[in-house]
Amino acid sequence: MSEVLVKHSIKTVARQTGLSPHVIRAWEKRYQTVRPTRSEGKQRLYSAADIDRLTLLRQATGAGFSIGTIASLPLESLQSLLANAERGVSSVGGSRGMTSNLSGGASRGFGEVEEVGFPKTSDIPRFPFAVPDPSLEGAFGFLEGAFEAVLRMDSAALEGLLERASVAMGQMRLLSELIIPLVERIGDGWLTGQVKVAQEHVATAVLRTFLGNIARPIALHPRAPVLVVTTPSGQLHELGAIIVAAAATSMGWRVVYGGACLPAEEIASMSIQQGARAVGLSIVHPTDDPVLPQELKLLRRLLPGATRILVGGRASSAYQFDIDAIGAVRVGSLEDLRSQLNQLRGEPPPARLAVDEEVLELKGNRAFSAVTEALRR
Ligand code: B12
Repeated sequence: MSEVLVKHSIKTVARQTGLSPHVIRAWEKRYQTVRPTRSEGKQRLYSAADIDRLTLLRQATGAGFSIGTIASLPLESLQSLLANAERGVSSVGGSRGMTSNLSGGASRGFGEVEEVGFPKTSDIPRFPFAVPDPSLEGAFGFLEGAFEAVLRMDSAALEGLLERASVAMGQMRLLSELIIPLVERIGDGWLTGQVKVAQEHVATAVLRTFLGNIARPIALHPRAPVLVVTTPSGQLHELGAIIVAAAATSMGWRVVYGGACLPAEEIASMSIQQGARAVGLSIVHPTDDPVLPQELKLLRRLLPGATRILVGGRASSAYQFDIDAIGAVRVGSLEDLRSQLNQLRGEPPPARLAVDEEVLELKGNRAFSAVTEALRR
């Protein structure tokens, strides 16, 4: 097959351009940036020229040009725009107000950029204000604005934008169309070097507080079903769990949030005390933790049979065998979570069984760990 006919999947394009699949699809839908063909299975297929174009668009948006302004420019104009940008000349009125801190590909030319470590103050993009480009109303505009705020490490702007988006979009859309894509984009940016550790930390801190507020139970029905949400031992990534906590609260569940890295004994005792109908566990990284299957097994043994275990997160598929072995359910998306929770809502809550008391009492007697230790074997 000749070189020009080779087609690439969206995954490959994402890897090569540094854009997330979400952004590639959103730009395509909104601005017709490229027109991929489709495979027989309806998967998008991109040409090498598409990849070149998307790479230039990523570099130009990274340099501060708004995608709405440059999306339809021919390849040559994009190239000269970037060349001018490198020399400090802007030919697209008003849309460029920053220096870039990108470290990938040709964007290297936009200023003195370090490949790793903290960005220098002079490299942090400066935008006049944090509102999204007015030409980009809706979720995608918010996403662009939020990502820009992350690059600038502007917590106040990010917070303000999330609040405005929450009003404009409603909580469930906010989670699935803004926050999840934003986290995905931060992760992708991190991988390509566009997002530095400090920028990710600022974003995580803001998201944590913001989502924590959504997850605060306000005006819940006194008999609202209880969902314990946490990450099991060894799972440090917390945002997936916090997103689930916020989503379940929006669905009328009383969420008891256990933070990250809880041992099975703690999750069980918390769930029993709270009469939890289900436990939601987020598993994000790594995919090969040898201890995690034991933790899942132990948790199942300590929980009342009627308490369901729901497992999600990007690494959860790696533990499918262990999830199946304990009769837990792997949940992929927030939509799946909604249907699982709706189904569970109709079921009777777990009885406060003698075994619960036994477990709690044992914990009080400090024999709990000895018993659970024995159960582990
Ligand atoms: C923030 C972040 C960090 C922060 C975490 C801070 C914190 N307190 O949480 C810090 C800086 C500490 C960090 C550290 C590391 N990280 Co990190 N991190 C991220 C980032 C940007 C977000 C993580 C997150 O919480 N995601 C969770 C949710 C939002 O995403 P999700 O798993 O796809 O979940 C979806 C669904 O599955 C569902 N869901 C999630 N959980 C649950 C649970 C239930 C019950 C349900 C129903 C649904 C559900 O919700 C989401 C909606 O679609 C991701 C990027 C990304 N795309 O996730 C990288 C990422 C997870 N990190 C990664 C890596 C490599 C690391 C480090 C190893 C880096 C290093 N060299 O030190 C360390 C590992 C630390 C450790 N020992 O685990 C990689 C993992 C790659 C892999 N193949 O596994 C990622 C994917 C980045 C990347 N693109 O490479 N990280």
